[in-house]
Amino acid sequence: MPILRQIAQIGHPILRRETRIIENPADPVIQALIDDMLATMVEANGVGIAAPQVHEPLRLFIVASRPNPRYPHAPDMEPTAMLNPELLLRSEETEKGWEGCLSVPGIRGLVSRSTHIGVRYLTRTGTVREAELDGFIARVFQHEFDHINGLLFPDRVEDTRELVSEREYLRIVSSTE
Ligand code: K1U
Ligand code: ZN
Repeated sequence: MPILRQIAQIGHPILRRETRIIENPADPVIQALIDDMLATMVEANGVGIAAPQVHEPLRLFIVASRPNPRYPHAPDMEPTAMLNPELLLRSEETEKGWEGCLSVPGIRGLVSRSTHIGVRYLTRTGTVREAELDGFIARVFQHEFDHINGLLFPDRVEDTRELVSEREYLRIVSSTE
């Protein structure tokens, strides 16, 4: 049975620690951690979660996607565990978009990210995968990749005036629809 893990909040040192490569994806401890992360992400209504957010300093995250108010055309993507992920290429073209973070509750920010990326990772069964990701899925990957490198989205906001409360975010996005 998966266990819901406590999500570390901004200020906790685990979110800034160096992370370790996963040597053996088949390790039952790793498989149980992936199941716990999936359950914790679904419970928290997220589209991603990284191991440091559940207090594990490992190079592992989950990426998912579904249409949402700010990205109504975001594709549906089954939650996918990515182990030892690598960012092979990032487009010069970037786009500013709203991000949230399960570790930064109540705050949203505008973050500039590459619109197109090439990635490599191990699946939970240990298979090497390469993929090209665009748009919202590329954004979520880059957000999670930052987590395993000790970065949080407020570190990426170019102007602190582009950090807003959840209530103000809802007001802003409803006025631009
Ligand atoms: O890593 C995390 O904290 C998960 C984070 C992922 C993320 C959301 C938006 C842009 C980039 C990365 C979340 O899922 S926060 C929850 C949330 O705000 C959200 C949920 C669904 C769609 C859009 C935002
Ligand atoms: Zn986050």
